[in-house]
Amino acid sequence: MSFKSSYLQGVYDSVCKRDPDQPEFLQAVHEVLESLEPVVEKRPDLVAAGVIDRIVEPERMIAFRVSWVDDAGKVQVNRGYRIQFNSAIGPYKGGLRLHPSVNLSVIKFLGFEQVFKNSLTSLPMGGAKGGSDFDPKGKSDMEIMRFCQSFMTELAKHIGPDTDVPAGDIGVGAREIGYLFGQYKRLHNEYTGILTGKGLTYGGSLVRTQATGYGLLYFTEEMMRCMKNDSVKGKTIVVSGSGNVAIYAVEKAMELGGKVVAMSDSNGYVYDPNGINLDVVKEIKEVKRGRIKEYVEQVPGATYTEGCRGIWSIPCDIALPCATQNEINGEEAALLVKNGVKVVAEGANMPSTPEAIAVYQQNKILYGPAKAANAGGVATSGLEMSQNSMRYAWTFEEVDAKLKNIMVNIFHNAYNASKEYGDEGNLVMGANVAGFLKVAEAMKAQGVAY
Ligand code: NDP
Ligand code: 2IT
Repeated sequence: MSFKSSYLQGVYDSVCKRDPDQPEFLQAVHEVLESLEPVVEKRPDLVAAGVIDRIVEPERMIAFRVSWVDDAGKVQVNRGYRIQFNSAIGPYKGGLRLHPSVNLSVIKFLGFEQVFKNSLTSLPMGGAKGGSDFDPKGKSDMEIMRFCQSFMTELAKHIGPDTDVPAGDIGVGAREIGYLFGQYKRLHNEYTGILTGKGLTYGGSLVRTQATGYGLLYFTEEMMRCMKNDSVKGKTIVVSGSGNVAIYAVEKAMELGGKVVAMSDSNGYVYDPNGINLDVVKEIKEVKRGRIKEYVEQVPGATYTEGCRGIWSIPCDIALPCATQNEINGEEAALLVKNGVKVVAEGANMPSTPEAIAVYQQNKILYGPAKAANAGGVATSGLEMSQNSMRYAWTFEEVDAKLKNIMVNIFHNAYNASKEYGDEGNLVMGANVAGFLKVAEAMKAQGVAY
């Protein structure tokens, strides 16, 4: 039995029985349930209301065929998903992921974590996630457009500005959001904030592009300041990935005086002992949609190594995983520790395996878990929704200040919850408990037949 509480063990066993073939979902549920041990003792009222039994099951799961025609005139078929996990504290909210690895388990783990993350932002958003096993790599703009239009033709039936508001995630950026928004508007003849991450000319918010990466660094800086009286300044930093989250994490890390020496994509990583030249990375990734190995053709002194996981062998003070789930395992975490890492903060969702998290905790590494540390993206999506409702746009400085304030508050709420629930400084437990309590109170108040 892995839980002290037989009640939590029973909840976990029933999830395993229902979905034995969903390893990522079970991993995410296991972590949250472990954190809820002290809550079960302190809050029998929430147990009696069946909140924990209910919170592990999505309110609604939608799966659908997405057929589209490629440039050669051939019909292609993918599977689309939208998992509307929990709407206790607001309309469903969460990104869309386009990647060949997408399946029900991946979307359910992401939707489940989104419930707690969105709660932590303090904004009124429920949790959801969607996506498809469509692979955007190597597709033409017209193929991306036809896929997005077909995907939205079905998705549009299930979403709405007060019902469910999707956004980007892996493989979904400004281009895809534009095509999705255009199709929704065509179908509904309605100009509403149906998606976030929109372009600035049609309802997008300033800072949304930068928000997850910037937010990650605001969180990291506050965590280091409060828990170690230290800062990002002067630190050597490794950032995995080179997509939206990674690029703006690097930008803010450098602004704060850190030196980022490595970035990656799914093929391999570049090491630049002089500090990454972010303009070169932006040109390769944001403009040309190229591969990270092209970096070494332009920057003397940098090296490229095939295979992305080797990035964790580079000595650093701060590791910021910003690519994908389970990208750091127990051995890789041990290697980071051996090489002197002091801080790990997660831009990606669930990038550390349970074994890796145990290594951080045993070695007293400052560890900012994803739900808290990467909540800046969805928080700024929440701010985009507010601006759309007001038919108004805040300045960059206004949105950035709100984002920073939200990230600082998330750190303190998670820290305070860890203290109140008996394991001060354990931000995994603190974030899970703080995120859970708000949703749980709302579910209890709204009754069971829900
Ligand atoms: P992007 O598509 O912009 O970039 C993804 C990056 O991660 C790419 O460099 C990609 O490499 C790499 N990557 C993706 N899958 C894998 C894999 N299986 N193995 C190794 N590398 C991989 O996505 P984002 O930057 O938006 O997302 C990155 C992470 O951040 C995800 O975990 C996402 O869920 C999370 N996140 C995103 C938010 C957002 O607002 N966008 C908000 C909060 C979290 P390649 O190009 O080779 O595929
Ligand atoms: O994982 C995430 O929080 C996101 N991909 C952002 C979701 C959003 O609705 O902005």
